[in-house]
Amino acid sequence: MSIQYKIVFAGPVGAGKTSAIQALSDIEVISTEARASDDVRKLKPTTTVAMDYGVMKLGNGDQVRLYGAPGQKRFDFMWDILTENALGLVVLVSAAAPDPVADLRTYLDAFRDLIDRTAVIVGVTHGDQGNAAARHLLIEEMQRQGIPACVMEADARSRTDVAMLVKTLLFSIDPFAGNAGPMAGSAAVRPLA
Ligand SMILES: Nc1nc2c(ncn2[C@@H]2O[C@H](COP(=O)(O)OP(=O)(O)OP(=O)(O)O)[C@@H](O)[C@H]2O)c(=O)[nH]1
Ligand SMILES: [Mg+2]
Repeated sequence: MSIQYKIVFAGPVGAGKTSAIQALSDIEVISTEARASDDVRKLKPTTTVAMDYGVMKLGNGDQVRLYGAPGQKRFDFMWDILTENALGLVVLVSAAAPDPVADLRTYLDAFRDLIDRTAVIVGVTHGDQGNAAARHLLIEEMQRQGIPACVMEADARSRTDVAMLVKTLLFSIDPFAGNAGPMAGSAAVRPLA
């Protein structure tokens, strides 16, 4: 029987949640992009207003359902809906943002229930355009908050980079994810503490 893992992508506007799901998905992505309001339009022309949905297929038939949350706080009612039954969280933070650490704090606070129940990984995007020290600062913030998690650089447009993020998160949830052995998916079928 194949296992379905549900993973949520969260983070600020422009961090790359929609791009990451587009890069990763093996099905056509369902997106809810709309013309951005003035403040967001300075960053990019459209923004996610409800969710992105894609599916990453693992070699053994297991699937990772990928849900992208809207970055804007005014759509935060979607955050609780999307995190229901999720097994893990990817927080994307842009190294090119004015204060990546403050951005990380905002989304750790907002998704703290899910983080405490499951697992989180931090992807640092826009490394080519941003503060070279961002990853180090974000690692320090995770340590300050007492959250054990990987902080990895990832270009959200790169399937290789984002697949590495998701696989690292999956293995922290279930060391047998993607395997066909007898223990495969054991954490996914058990409710996580
Ligand atoms: N240069 C560079 N561009 C990136 C990188 N990651 C993502 N991008 C670009 O940054 C933009 C990110 O936009 P989206 O993927 O829509 O961002 P989002 O997080 O979904 O934003 P909202 O839905 O508005 O919250 C896109 O234009 C990507 O091509 C990166 O590592 N480097
Ligand atoms: Mg988006």
